[in-house]
Formats: sequence, C-alpha cells, structure tokens
Amino acid sequence: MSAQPKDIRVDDRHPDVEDTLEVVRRGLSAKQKKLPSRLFYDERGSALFERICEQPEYYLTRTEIAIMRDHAADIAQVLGPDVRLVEYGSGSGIKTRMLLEHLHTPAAYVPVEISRSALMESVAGLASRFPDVPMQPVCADFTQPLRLPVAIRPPRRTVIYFPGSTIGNFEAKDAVRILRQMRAEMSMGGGVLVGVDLKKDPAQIEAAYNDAAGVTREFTLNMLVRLNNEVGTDFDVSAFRHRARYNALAGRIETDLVSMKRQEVHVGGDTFAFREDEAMHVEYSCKYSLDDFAQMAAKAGLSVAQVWMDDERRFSVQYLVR
Ligand code: AVI
Repeated sequence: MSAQPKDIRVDDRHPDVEDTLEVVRRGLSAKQKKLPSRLFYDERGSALFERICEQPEYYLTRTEIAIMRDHAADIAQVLGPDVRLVEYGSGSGIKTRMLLEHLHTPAAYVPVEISRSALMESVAGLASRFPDVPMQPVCADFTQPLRLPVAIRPPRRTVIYFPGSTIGNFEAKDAVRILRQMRAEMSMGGGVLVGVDLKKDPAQIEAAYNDAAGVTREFTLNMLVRLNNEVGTDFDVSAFRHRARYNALAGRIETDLVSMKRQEVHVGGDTFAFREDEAMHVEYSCKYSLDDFAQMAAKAGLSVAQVWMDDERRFSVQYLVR
C-alpha cells in the first residue's frame, strides 16, 4: 500500500462493512442462486480485473482510453472551467489523468471509493502529478446517497465521472436509481460523464467475456476462492465452471458459475445443495444502444448533451445534464 500524502485528508464515512456470510447465505437460499458481482473485488480479483483489461478480446478499456485520448480536449471544453470532478470508484487512473490534464483550472478532484487502500493508492499518484488540484478523497459506498465534502475552492459546477461501463453492471432499475442519485449530487448546472458500452456483434461481446487466455474464467472462479478464504465456505472450486453468454433480448452478458456435479456447499452452519448443471448468477454486463441509454437517463431526469465514440461505435463516453 502506498503512503498517504501528508496534506491529503480522507473523508472517512465509515461505510458499513457488509456481513459477507449473510450475503452468501441469502444468495444461495434464493430459488435462482446468485451472488453479487461486487464480491469479485478482493485484492486478487482486482489484480485479475486489471489483467482482463489487457486481454486482446476485452475491447472496452482500450476503446474508452482511445476515446479519451482523441477527445479529452473537447470533453474538457464542454465541461468548462473550475469543475469539481467527483469520480465514482477509483480505477487505475489513466482516464482520470487524461481528463485532469485537459480540464481548465479544476476546482477539486473527489474520488469516492469503498476500499481505503485503493482510494489512497490512486489519489497518491494523482496528487503528485497534479499538485495544484485539491484532492478530497471520500471513503464511502457510492451506491448509497452521498454528501459531498465542503469545497476547498468554490467550483463552477460539479461533474460526476463514472467511467469503465460500470453502470452496465447494474440492472436497469438500480442503474436508474444511481443516475438519479448522481443528478441530486451534481446539483444545478452540473453533469454526469459516463462510459457506456454499446450493443454490437454478439460474438464480439461474448469473446470479451471468454478470453482465450482464461483470465476472465479465473476472475469469476476467484469469487469462490475468496469466499472460502474469507468466510470459511467450502466451495469445491474445481467443480464449478465459468459461463458468460450474451442474452440478445435483454442486451447483456450474463455470467454464471455452473456446478459441474451434484454437490453440497456449507455456509456457516447451513448446507446448500447444487444440482448438476445448476447455474449461480454472478454478474450482468449490460450493453446499450444510444437510444436505450438516453431513455434510461430520461427516467432519472437526465438528458444526453453530448456523445463521444470510437470510429467503430463500440463504446461511448456520454455527458448527461438536467
Ligand atoms: C467492471 N465491469 C465494467 C466489467 C464488465 O465488463 O462488466 C467487469 C468484468 N467482468 C468480466 N469481465 C470484466
């Protein structure tokens, strides 16, 4: 873990640490077994996700970075000067760096992240690169309503940055709820800059979630490794397989862990039976057409002011306003 820069104070909202055992118990009790995708991201899971982003089949990260490289100056122009940039989640920082490099006199950078170590690591890198930008990290769960920290320098507007197509990991009703929450947080005159993966040839989408090197497979199975290590479940990791299929009707990748035999799993004092071939749902990765996304944003009271895309229209970065 990198050292915390001396003059940066973390606003620690003490996010509730969820009772993982209870989450697993609930998920395995459901008729259609499921576990939430946020359980992917322990240290190993986060490292595996970084590797997924480098796989040739996983076009999302590469394409979004290319869009930022080609359009960051234009995006910064649209956002205007003296912006307070609030980022939901703190990623590897490449896209954020590109944006901060082009923004005119940003008033503050406010990353909101539940993992204190990930938050400090990303903010330490950005602070040394942008010494004039006030850094106001907030340790909190961005899916819950947020009170932004008091501004060090009064911003002209607040822009929420939500890159990476993470919005696609939420089901439509939750995505609308989060967009509505962003709308409240950005206040009058603000905006949301969001990375949205687009509908395209299903084969290309499916390949992105079934890379030949098997990194995504390892990432998915790591959820079980993590649970065994952290909460003492006894998933036989070798008896489950990763399955990611594109559901064209719903416009999303549906990722499951499929039991390869009849088996039992123990969670705390409870026993759960799996049938052979029974699927446990672990992630949605929703894909949108420009119209789909505009309609969803409208449900949250937001309209699309501008869209930037790559030439092949694989991915989009969209600016939403009230
Ligand atoms: C973080 N999120 C946008 C990724 C996605 O594409 O849904 C997570 C991921 N899951 C498997 N591969 C990548």
